[in-house]
Amino acid sequence: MPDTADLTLYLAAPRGFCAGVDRAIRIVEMALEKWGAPVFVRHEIVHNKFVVDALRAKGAVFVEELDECPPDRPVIFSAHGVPKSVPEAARAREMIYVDATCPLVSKVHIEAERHFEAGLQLVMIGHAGHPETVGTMGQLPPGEVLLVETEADVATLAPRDESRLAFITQTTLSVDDTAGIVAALQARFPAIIGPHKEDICYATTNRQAAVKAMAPEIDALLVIGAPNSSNSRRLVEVGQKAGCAYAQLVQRATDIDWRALQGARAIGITAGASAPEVLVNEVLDAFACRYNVTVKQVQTATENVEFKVPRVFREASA
Ligand code: 10D
Ligand code: SF4
Repeated sequence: MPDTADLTLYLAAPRGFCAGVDRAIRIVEMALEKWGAPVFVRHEIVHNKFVVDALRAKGAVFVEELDECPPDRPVIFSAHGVPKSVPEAARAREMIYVDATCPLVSKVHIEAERHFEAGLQLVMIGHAGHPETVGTMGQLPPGEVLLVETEADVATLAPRDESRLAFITQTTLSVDDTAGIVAALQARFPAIIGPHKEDICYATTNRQAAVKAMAPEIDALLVIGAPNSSNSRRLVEVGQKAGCAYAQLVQRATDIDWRALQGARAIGITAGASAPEVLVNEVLDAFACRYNVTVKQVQTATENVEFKVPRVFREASA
């Protein structure tokens, strides 16, 4: 029997696609237009199965490593960034490649290099094995970047010279957890140099702020996003820490555990930076089929960031 109880859905804004994701998807689409299929993409262009499947249907082929690509087809590097060795290998094989790394991730790469050139050793706050962390650490020679994932890791760091250190971060971390790690770094290494402007990006920050703002109003939170999406998973944690007893990641409407939501009268909905709005609408429709829904938008910021695609496509469309 459908439950026709009243339900308020609090819809976070901003949510969903950020400028870096939008640009990366456009790059794959434009590459397919320019060179035809197949176009190879190293790693999921963004961490979302729906996006990847849609591009695959248009002729994109997703691989994990460059040596899985034939040398005579174009290859695109995902929005998360790649170690320096990857474009080097592509050049050595004389491949056409397009780097879809988000400009805000590239900014961190440049920061790392600048500190290295100034003779500083780097501490990176990030998640081990995540492609962005692998890519950023891979901007410098092995051993030049020390990884910390938690405040506890700070105590065991063994830098070359405690007075010659700088830190950088992954762009999609929890704003609050990172502040704790930074404080621990500064307490142990008072001379450590930080970024001029926060490495955690505007999109990550804004999506977390919107979840915090809606948390007092809601009984449960659904975050639309993929299990391998760092920024989406952080939104679930932010919801939990802000007091949501039930905060769950769902890839799409079919993942919703309706039983777990029974009794809830106010539910928050948001979407990670790689989750398309069509999936948000699918989730809203699924609620509308089961409840008498009122939707309230919780808007904590407006975003107007847009990134240009690489010149190779701008020239083509000029
Ligand atoms: O896992 P993640 O949050 O880093 O990536 P996702 O593809 O889900 O979202 C876009 C974020 C990027 C490309 C890293 F900045
Ligand atoms: Fe760029 Fe931030 Fe989006 Fe990552 S989450 S792609 S850093 S805008």
